[in-house]
Amino acid sequence: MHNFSWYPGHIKAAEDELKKKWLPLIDLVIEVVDARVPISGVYPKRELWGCKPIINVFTKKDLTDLKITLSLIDKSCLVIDARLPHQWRKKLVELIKIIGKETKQKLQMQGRKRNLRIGICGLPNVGKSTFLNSLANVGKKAKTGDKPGVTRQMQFIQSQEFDLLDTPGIMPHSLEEEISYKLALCGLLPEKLFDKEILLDYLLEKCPQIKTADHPEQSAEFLIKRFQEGKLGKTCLDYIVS
Ligand SMILES: Nc1nc2c(ncn2[C@@H]2O[C@H](COP(=O)(O)OP(=O)(O)O)[C@@H](O)[C@H]2O)c(=O)[nH]1
Ligand SMILES: [Mg+2]
Repeated sequence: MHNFSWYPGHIKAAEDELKKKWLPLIDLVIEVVDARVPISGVYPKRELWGCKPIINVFTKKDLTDLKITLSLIDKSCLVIDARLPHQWRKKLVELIKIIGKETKQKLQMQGRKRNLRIGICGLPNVGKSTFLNSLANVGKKAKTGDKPGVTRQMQFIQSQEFDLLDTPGIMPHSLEEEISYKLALCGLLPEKLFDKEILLDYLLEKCPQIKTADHPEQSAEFLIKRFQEGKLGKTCLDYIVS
């Protein structure tokens, strides 16, 4: 298998800025991962986070085969629909308070009253900004969009309990080809970089449970779109029959 390289200037700049300017200000990292790629979609360079505590949150619960996603991740992790905070917000706030307790105590001992600062990080288009808006619970603040690259500017958004940093997506310099197909099928890499026929062949070969018979004669692009919307069935791409 070949490796796939896509590391444009804006992703490199985002990673550099995150590392040098913003990570030092953050107490805790929430890494947002698409639940359809709970292994392939994790940012592999763990050293980027230094020794900050990390909470992994898996979004797009409504699009994945939940049983499979749950079988692949740690039991303590949350799998959520980022748009529906009433289903998970309370539980997550409790978890953040447990993980951030030591930092909070340190701040109090130093006489500092500020909120915990949380960086919302992860690959492009996984739902970071949507998740942040739901967690902040203060109306829509961070810009969201269905294409990678909507969040270019980093900004702290204050909620009652936390200061939340929305960040642009980051991406490894190079990916195994198969991982790049999975990320592209989830819309986490720009589709224009891929031949749609190859992507669709990969999907249908590896996930035989996906049925396209309802859409005869449709283009690969159309079918991939339907897949991304969850309309060809809920699928976790990290479970693959090969
Ligand atoms: N179906 C579904 N769509 C989601 C979920 N979370 C985010 N999205 C959508 O995914 C797209 C990317 O979201 P955005 O928050 O801009 O992602 P970001 O690039 O990581 O900040 C948007 O169209 C969101 O509405 C989710 O849990 N389920
Ligand atoms: Mg964003």
